Amino acid sequence: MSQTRADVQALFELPLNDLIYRAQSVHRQHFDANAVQLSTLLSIKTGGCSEDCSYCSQSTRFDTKVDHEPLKSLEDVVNAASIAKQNGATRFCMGAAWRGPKQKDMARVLEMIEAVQSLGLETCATLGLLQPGQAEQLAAAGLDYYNHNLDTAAAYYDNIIHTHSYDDRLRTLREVRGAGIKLCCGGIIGMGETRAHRAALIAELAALEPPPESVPINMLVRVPGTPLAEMPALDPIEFVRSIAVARITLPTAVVRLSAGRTQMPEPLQALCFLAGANSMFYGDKLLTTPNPNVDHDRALFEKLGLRAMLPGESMRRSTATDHDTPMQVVAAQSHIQS
Ligand code: SAM
Ligand code: DTB
Ligand code: SF4
Repeated sequence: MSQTRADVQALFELPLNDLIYRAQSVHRQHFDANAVQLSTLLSIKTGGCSEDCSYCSQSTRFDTKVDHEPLKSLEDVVNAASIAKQNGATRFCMGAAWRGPKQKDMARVLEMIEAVQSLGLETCATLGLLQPGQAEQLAAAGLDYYNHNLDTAAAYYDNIIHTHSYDDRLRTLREVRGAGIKLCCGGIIGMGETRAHRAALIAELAALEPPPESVPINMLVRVPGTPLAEMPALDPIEFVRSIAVARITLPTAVVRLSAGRTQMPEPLQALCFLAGANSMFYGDKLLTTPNPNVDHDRALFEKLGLRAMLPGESMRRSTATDHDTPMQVVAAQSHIQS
């Protein structure tokens, strides 16, 4: 049974220690608490988008510093995916600044998916709204995940996007599910929404049937030239709470600490992992904005004792559970290592 917005908001109101304890407990029931899934992003078509998403650097409607770049060649995409694999990513996500893919572009996108899959990487694409039949084409090419976000609560959506509706987004999510592709669907925190809106977004994600396998939680990147450029920074603890609430409400989903990590000091990222984030974008760039560099992330993992999740590893139940005492956790882990 899905949780109501009020149930989800009650989680937000918990004392932070209690919230994190619950999130860790749920996390350990479903996952190895120290494994993090690594996805690398590539913008395969950049800028010049017709849509008016207020946060986005790639809309033609806003004066941002992003250069337009047409659809990349297959060779460029394969080179980028090979580097991502060498660096340790298990999933490669191809993003395009489109309202949705035109049929004339589909052939090359399908070749990209096939080529990336044949490198032994999981494939993900985020191409905007899908027309009937397009999800089936993506599935036939071997696409593992489709990313399409609700972005914010239905009640706040009209403050952010006017060129396509919440229902348009829900229709695309149904197309993806109908074609048997796994769903990556989340949102952005820090766009001026209230806590009630954040709770509603998470409740709406959890009410999708079935809920998404992967839930990206983005912190707004305030891109100069966009309508949200001057948005006041969100309190970082509210972001940590959002991760913890997503972890509890979507217990079997991989929760991805997504955009905004360059603005987050290491202790804040560590708190996000403690709150149940178990995926992140890995590689020096997101789509048009920077991400921490790979060496920096490797050092962070070393410091926190985190490891990269293996390909296809998603629902591994740890030998530790929320009922274990801290000493049982240590004993279980030394057993794993020996
Ligand atoms: N055009 C496609 C679409 O809109 O679905 C794919 C690319 S779009 C950039 C993918 C997602 O990136 C958006 O739904 C949004 O959640 C996230 N995103 C884009 N710009 C962002 C920003 N400045 N800060 C945080 N998240 C952002
Ligand atoms: C998602 O939820 N976050 C990623 C991915 N899906 C495609 C994109 C983040 C983009 C951040 C702004 C940029 O680099 O342009
Ligand atoms: Fe940006 Fe995607 Fe919206 Fe286009 S549809 S403006 S690329 S978020």
